[in-house]
Amino acid sequence: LPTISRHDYQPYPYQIEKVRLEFDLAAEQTLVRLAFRASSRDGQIRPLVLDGEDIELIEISLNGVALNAQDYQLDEQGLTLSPAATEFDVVLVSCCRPQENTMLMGLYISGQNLFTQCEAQGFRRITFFPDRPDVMSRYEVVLRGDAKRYPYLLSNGNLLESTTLDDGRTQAIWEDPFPKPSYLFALVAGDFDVREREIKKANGQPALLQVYCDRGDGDKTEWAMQCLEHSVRWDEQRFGLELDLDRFMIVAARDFNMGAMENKGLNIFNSAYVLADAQSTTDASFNAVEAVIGHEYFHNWTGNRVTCRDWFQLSLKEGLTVFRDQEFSADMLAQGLDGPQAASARAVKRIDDVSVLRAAQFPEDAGPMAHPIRPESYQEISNFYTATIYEKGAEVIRMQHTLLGEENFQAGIREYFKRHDGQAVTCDDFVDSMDSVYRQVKPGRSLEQFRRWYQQAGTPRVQVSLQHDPATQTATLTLRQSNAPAGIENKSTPKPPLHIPFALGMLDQQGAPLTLHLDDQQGDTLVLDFTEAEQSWTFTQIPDAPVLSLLRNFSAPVRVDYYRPDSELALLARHDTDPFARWEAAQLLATRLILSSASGRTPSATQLATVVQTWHALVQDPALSPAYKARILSLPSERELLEQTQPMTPRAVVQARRQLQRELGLALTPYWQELYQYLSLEQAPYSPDALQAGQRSLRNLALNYLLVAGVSTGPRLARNQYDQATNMTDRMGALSALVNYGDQEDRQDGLDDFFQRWQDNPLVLDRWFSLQATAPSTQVAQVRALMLHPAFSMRNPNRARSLIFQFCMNNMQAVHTPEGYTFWAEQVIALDKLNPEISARLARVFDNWARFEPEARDLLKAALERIQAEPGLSGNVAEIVHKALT
Ligand code: HT7
Ligand code: ZN
Repeated sequence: LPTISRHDYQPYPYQIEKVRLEFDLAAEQTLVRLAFRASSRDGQIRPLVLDGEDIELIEISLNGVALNAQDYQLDEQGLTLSPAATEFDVVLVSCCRPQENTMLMGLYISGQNLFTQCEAQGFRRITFFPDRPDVMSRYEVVLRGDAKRYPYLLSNGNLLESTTLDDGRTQAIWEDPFPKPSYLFALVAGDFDVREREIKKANGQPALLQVYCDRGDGDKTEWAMQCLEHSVRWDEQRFGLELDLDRFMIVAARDFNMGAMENKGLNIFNSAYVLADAQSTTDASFNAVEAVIGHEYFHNWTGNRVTCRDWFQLSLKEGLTVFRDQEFSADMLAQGLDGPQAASARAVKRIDDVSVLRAAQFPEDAGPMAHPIRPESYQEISNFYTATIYEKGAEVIRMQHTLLGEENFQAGIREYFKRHDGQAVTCDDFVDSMDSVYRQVKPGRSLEQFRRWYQQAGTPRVQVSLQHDPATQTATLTLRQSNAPAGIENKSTPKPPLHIPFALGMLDQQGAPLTLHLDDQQGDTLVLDFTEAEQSWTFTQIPDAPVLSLLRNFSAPVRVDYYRPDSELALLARHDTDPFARWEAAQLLATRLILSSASGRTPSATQLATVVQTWHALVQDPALSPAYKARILSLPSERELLEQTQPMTPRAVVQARRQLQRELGLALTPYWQELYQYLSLEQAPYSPDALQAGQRSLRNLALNYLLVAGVSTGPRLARNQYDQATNMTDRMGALSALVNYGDQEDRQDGLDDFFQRWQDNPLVLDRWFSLQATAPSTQVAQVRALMLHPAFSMRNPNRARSLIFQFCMNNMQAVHTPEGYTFWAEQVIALDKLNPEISARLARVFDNWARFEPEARDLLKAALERIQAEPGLSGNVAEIVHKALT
């Protein structure tokens, strides 16, 4: 595959203002008629290049004259016409085969229904067109299909008419008033349950919200509808952005490559992010539904009204929209709270988001696929829907929010829409808008240096040192930043310092917060503008050596290196007023112990005692909310820990983590029991709200500690909880405790019972597969056996993810074996034949093979070479494997 470079961008030479599309829909073969007028942008006559992939051209005319094969060039990539004027009409008829489409890009079938997925380059699998985001057109769409099979015919925008044709088929005509790029086109045809709600927009106009799902699932869409309404309200209130359509539709599909898709007015979702009810859905999934519904809805402005000029700008819409969905979820959690309680509620969301960043994006930045949030080149754009573009992209927006503050950030957003509504623009355009406000409110400063965050890959390191002078009562803080070359970055190109907003606070030696005094600034938390390779700040009025609370609220996506004794971390874990930094201190304390035992050193008695005493204090702290307590008492995830070992030693990390879990389970048994009993008293009717969800997660945590420690009452508690559960969080919590830490009999009984209860619910069945995939007792042979289960299918991405991905990503003991690596390579190859995008994601699981311990490294390299040697490998997987082996 050729490499596409950001600097090679050229505007498309033609404007296509209006598009008319007609579909004769059928699963085996769908006919597509496309008509548009093209007009040259610069008055020159140039070839008209249309993308087209895996579709058949049936006829084509230019200005009403039918063309013959010698009048155009047709190849695997598309169609090129040679017009004789600067303005002309094109009409073409083509066909595609939804039933054969296993890639789930373009027009495909899920269940009996037809769906499209066009981002990033799926429209070219539907018809011949300039399939690039900077060609924006208004669409009129005519859909015709069998009335029984496709009673609902949906597309973007407004429904103009719906009729029955003479041949008995149904016809629907849709018009989208907003110009859009082809990647936002969508159609859906099928039979559904529909939930509707009429709302009033802030401007007083009514709007119709609709949620479509498979027949029989309609009772599971109330939460999605609520989330959609909350999203509309939140965007009105916090960003001043209104719904610009009379109708907004969400449709759930069982087969979907990603989470969801923001097609204008017709969002298509993976059903996992729509369907929810207490019996079948965990609290975490309720939150995920809220986040994804918010995310797609918020794209209507950040992505659709203002879109990307080219795919290098992907983070323009994704980073900004992730930031917006994170803030939405945080605001929902903090609703009705104020002061420290609101801060703690928001911190729970921040903790979860940072954990995702560290588990997924930090490794990416340290591997062969490392790239800046605005990449310089790619071979296959679908490989760049990454944690860097999304999660680090959101951090880069968040830093701008931190630098400007909420009010000025919103002024920057208003400026962005004032300048660019209806356009396809770049990340620079976004920063320009923010910068115009920043320069006004911070005279003499600009975001010029900040732009480097868009250019540099890699996770910067910040080294911290502190000097306290009792004589002058000053504390001088020195920060040094570095960002080593990452991925394919040229080792000899210097990486100049970044503009890092570095938030910090200080405590005294007893844990009381200090007010910071720095020049004319004063406060509990100050945000330093850290812009040089090395920079110092001197704080005054500090009589005794302070305890530093660093990178509060994770104010920048960096790693902090600061040596300090465990006792200081323990103090912070108990007393820091910044809930994020407090959690961080506890995590670091546990991390140190786990990593030292993973590397073969026996932790000292004092080291262990410090962790146990800290957990002891936290478990009893009445001021902590249940959700926050559950986070701070959990150990860092295996993936976050593994990322910090060098070379990476997965099996040792898993064992060391488990050892500490056991120690904490044993040392604090009475407290876990008491907590468990106390939390079992609550019997309010189920709600996914923060308080209840926090209580459930804390109770499940206590249960896990009891089981892992082998406390004799543990299995009985888990069995009872499983049997009596009225919601999936409790049932799943109990079952996973039994499956992960129980005996063989409990494990099997639980799994059998769960299967009997839930075999007809695909989303719950996914959990049944995942649970087994990740259980410590599961080996490759069991996974192979599960693949033969009648309910398993490689063609359904959710099912493939639940078993194969879960095993390869989250069963470190079993996958890091010769058989495990062979299994992984085989599955990459097998999946590639069906769905290259999904396969490329599986291929990425070990793209960082070179960082593993030597034995694993050799085996993984051989496995990658085996994949690379596979004939007919897709471009998607080839790019990943090539980069990994280079
Ligand atoms: N913007 C959407 C991206 C997406 C996608 C990309 C490639 C292949 C399939 C896909 N489905 C959805 C999702 C989002 O970020 O909102
Ligand atoms: Zn998105």
